Amino acid sequence: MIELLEHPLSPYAQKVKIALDEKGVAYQVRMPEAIGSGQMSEAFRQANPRGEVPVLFVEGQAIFDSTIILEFIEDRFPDPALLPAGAVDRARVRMIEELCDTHYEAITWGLSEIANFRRATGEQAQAMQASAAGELAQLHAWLEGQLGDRAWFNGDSFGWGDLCVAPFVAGAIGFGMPPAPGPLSDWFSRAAERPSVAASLKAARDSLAAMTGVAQIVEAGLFKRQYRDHRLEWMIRAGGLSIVQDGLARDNIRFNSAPRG
Ligand SMILES: N[C@@H](CCC(=O)N[C@@H](CS)C(=O)NCC(=O)O)C(=O)O
Repeated sequence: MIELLEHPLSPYAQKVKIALDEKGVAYQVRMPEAIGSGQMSEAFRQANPRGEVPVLFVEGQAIFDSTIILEFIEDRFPDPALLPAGAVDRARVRMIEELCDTHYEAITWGLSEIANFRRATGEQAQAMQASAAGELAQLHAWLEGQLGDRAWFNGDSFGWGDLCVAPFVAGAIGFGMPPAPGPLSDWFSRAAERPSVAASLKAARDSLAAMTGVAQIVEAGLFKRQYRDHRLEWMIRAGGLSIVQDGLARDNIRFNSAPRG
């Protein structure tokens, strides 16, 4: 049985669950006991030196990083194919995935740092949220251009290109920043009707509803959020340099360290 270490709110884990569901692959999900360097178990660190979800366990092998996991799933369970047939289309959807994983996620992650973890309040929060709204509008326009006249980002049918966008757009909708009415919002409505997408969005909603006191947990230094690469860049770009400095001073943010032997 395939096991997936995940968190329902992780868009990266959602990508993997949608892919497994689309292919009809049975799997079990589990959440790590703790994410964040202070409390991370040795087993989690060994499975993924970055201490991130998702991690897929199969035949004694831990596979981390959602893109690598998706590639494994496509290799191991080729039917139905989630990548488009043509090489150019494959490159196209992989580029969409790359921008969503790095650029889009940085923004929704930043919004979560403000809304859920209360890293910024008052004028600073408002300015950062306005910056996020502006960037999301730009990204949505770019995604709409990528969609063009297609029914799906993947082409004629739902696939890799779609499952790599849906979790992020759902995140923006959750923060009250949906795509403007038009082709992208119509596409999202269609995507959200698919059982695979609907199941992962429902799990995320349930998890959010059950989430209480996370700001206090961070405040108490019990959960160190990972401020890495594109996320750190967004924080600084959007006016949150003081948040990074504060997090370092209070020791409630973390960076990735080199994998240990
Ligand atoms: N590139 C990785 C990113 C995974 C990632 O960033 N996961 C987040 C959850 S959305 C995480 O586990 N973060 C750990 C933390 O914040 O401490 C992937 O595609 O799987």
